[in-house]
Formats: sequence, structure tokens, C-alpha cells
Amino acid sequence: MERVELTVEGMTCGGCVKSIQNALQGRPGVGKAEADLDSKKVVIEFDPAQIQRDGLVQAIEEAGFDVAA
Ligand code: 9UX
Repeated sequence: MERVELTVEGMTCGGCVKSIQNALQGRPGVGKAEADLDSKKVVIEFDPAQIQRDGLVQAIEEAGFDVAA
């Protein structure tokens, strides 16, 4: 497993946190996904053979949030 930390814009309540975590965990290859409202960070563990950073960003964007560059 690899680990990446992304900064997500637009998380404003605990429901957003859950939406992002669910969106990520629904993708094959994603293990743990933990979003934190205060820091705006999402820490994701993933199998690079199944999903890469762009796929993780896409999952977050499709859930309606933006990922900081
Ligand atoms: Mo809270 Mo977020 O009411 O998508 S769920 S703002």
C-alpha cells in the first residue's frame, strides 16, 4: 500500500467528510481513507497497481469537492 495526503476544498461538515471517505473507499484499490475537517487533509492508503493519484482525485471531484494543487 502507498499513502498520499491530499488537501480538499469545500468540506464544511461531518457529512462532507463521510461523503469523501465513502467515495474513495468505493474505488477498487483504496484501503483506508481518513478526512479531517479542520486541516482539510485526506489521508489515503491505496494499492498503486489498482489506482493512482489521478483516480483518487477524480473520485473526490466526482463527489463534488475540489482538490488543491
Ligand atoms: Mo454538510 Mo457537506 O450539511 O457535502 S454534507 S455541508
